[in-house]
Amino acid sequence: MFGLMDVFLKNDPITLQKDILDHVEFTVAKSRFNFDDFEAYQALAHCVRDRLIERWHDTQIHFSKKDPKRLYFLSLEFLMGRSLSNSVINLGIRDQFADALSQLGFEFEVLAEQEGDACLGNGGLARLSACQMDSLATLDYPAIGYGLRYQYGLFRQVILDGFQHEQPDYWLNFGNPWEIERVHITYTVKFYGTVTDEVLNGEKYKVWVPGEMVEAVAYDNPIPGYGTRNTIDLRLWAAKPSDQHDMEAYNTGDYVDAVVNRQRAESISSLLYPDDRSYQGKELRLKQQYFFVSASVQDIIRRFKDKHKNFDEFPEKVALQLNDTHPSLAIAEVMRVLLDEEHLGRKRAWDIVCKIFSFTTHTVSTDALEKIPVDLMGSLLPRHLQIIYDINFNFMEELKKMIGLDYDRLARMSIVEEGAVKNIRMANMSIICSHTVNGVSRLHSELLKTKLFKDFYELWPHKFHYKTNGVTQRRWIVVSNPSLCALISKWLGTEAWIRDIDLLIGLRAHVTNAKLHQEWKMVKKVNKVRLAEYIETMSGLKVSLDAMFDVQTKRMHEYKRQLLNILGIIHRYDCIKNMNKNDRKKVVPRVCIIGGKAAPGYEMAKKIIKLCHVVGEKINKDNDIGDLLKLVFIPDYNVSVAELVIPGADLSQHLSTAGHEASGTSSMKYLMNGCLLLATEDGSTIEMIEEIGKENMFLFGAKVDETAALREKGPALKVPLQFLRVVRMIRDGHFGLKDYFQSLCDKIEGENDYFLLGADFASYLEAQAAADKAFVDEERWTKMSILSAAGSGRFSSDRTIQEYAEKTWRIQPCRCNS
Ligand code: 26Q
Repeated sequence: MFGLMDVFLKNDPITLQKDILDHVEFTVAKSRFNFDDFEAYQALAHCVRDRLIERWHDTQIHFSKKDPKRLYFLSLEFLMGRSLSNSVINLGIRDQFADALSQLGFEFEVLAEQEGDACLGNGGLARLSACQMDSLATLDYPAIGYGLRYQYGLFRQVILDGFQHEQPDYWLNFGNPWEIERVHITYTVKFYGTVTDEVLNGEKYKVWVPGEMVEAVAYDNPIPGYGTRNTIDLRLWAAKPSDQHDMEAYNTGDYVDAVVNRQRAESISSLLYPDDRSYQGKELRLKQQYFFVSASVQDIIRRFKDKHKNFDEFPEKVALQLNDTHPSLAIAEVMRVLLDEEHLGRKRAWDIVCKIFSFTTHTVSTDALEKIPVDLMGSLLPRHLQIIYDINFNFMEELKKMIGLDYDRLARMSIVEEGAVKNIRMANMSIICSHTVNGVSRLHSELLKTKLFKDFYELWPHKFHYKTNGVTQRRWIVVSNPSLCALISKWLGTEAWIRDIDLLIGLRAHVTNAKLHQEWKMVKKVNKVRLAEYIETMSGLKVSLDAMFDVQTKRMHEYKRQLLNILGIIHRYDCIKNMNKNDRKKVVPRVCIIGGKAAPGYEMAKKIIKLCHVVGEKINKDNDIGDLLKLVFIPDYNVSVAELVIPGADLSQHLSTAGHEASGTSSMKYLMNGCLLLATEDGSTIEMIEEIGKENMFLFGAKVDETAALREKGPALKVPLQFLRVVRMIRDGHFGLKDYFQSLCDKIEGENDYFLLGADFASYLEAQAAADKAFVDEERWTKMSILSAAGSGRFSSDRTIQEYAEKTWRIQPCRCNS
């Protein structure tokens, strides 16, 4: 008889070599005596995939046997990046694989570089989902992620002559070993059509007769936990034409048109929309949202019904997490299924809905809240529009009883926005129907309560909470910074911090130890070398390792104020140009690095990218400046580029105008890597101050309660002369393209300066000067760097997930030990 242990795939070097070669021969179909790096990567990936599937299977069987309450994490975006290194590290078999490969004449790191990124998301929200999946698996929570399997991920950014161009990311071109296609797990998703009334057993029911049907096919992506056998599922849906699609057309003999029409179905999951609010109200986007919601809800209900005869226990077994409003149609969909298909009756259906949904918002401004035109909703999802109207009618009636006939407030809180175009307010629906509304940092939550959702907070204060975001130390230290990982484990005397981040604080005990300082600096040096090499291959620019590597990487957005950074660089350049030889000796050399994508339709963000290039061109070519200042733009910033850039940074900038960044998560990654922060008191930075102390950061700028008064001052607002001078330089064509940059300058001068660049400029320069001063005192800098990493524990997604599990989802770990 076999015991369970006997059927595990073995991980000794001989077995691994054999398995890799077998995959070379039978999966990649190459000769085992002749294969290149990419083919070796493919074989290796399949070998890892086998081991993932084994654990994934055991986990699913275990969950199914225990039938715990499960978390269903609904998100339209997951920014997973590469999987190979992360998987072997989480499986605990990285070194074994590296050994086996070296005996075959390959280097693990070289093969890992062959993998392309899975960019199924835009930025913060999407990478947060990926970090949270890693934490859910590691902490043994019975969770499933649901999303869309886009054929085209986020566009690739190509820079031509300093301008951003977008190219399609057809990421599945070379196959994807990390997914398992489930041809038998499919659901039909309906669109358009009409709703009729029917009578069944004397009861009246609504019947939705669809006008179009599309199949959703499941693709499972195993997500392994670290230090556990648990491997959870990220299930992504792909659209395929339904066999019932256009039967009519076939019957009428319109064969060619019918086949062409079938192709159209696949377009639903074809592309990820770039984060640009102007895309709101597009039919294809709404179709995507409903497509993935409907397939997921069918899957969830099928799983529940496999074990339960009726819906009594549904809320004790199911928690549905809405990652922003993008999946919020799930509310109307669950209601529809319970009413029209399960015939539960309105009261019971509504009771269930109110108990299962939780909603997290990632937005700070009312303008950015998602709205769907009623006409569009009514045509694509006629039954859902009825249901939403019904929910809203009942809510309005209840509300009138509670607050009286305050029509302004009723109008503000209604799900339906009246006006020239009637809209469905997805956030209002999400708040009304969820038991919990979470913000992503403490400050964000305060803004939700006092501004964005004030009316709702006053009605239901108990619903409003926050779970400060976090990032996974597995990806952001262990995978991306192996030298730092080894150093931390050595000084803490344990690797346990990889699962228990609170242990990081133990580094504080050694903060003055000269030996640690020496090793710490060495690690930073190694990572700076790696980054410098990347910069050189990419741009041909040689940068000095003695310079401070000063980095700002994030999506390009006016509120994130990359422009403030560039204006600061111009000011620095101008100062150096006007210095005598002696003063120049005191200048702290800097390599300024900026990276990030602009949404394709976001003119101003694209201008900022071009400005960065022209300024960089001028400075980098100026022999008079030499190594004192360099400005590099890193193109196509994505997860794998971040893994390279973050460990090599000395200083990172987080410059959002206070009150505009809901949380910010890149700062957490930099902090964990011992990079000092130059930041405004915004989003999660405020909580970082408490963890590492303001003396270890470079803070500047107006605070959130000061911005309104500054804006009100309008033309009376004093801006420093240096600010006017640098803007003037751009206006006068000092960097070329005089006309092109006028509109950009107009936006930051006088009353138009909504994001307060002028108001914050003096304080920004002071913070920069403080950073320079600290950097020349190597011992002080290293101490600050160690304290940054030591104090970063609170910003692990393990902490975030544990809080969600205990306070919001009320789920328990379910560890699979077999
Ligand atoms: C909406 C409609 C149509 C098309 C696209 C979108 C869309 C897509 C993505 C709207 C917003 C997003 C992404 C938002 C986002 O990433 N927000 C960030 O979330 C992070 C995680 O909570 C926070 O740290 C950041 O502060 C927040 O900006």
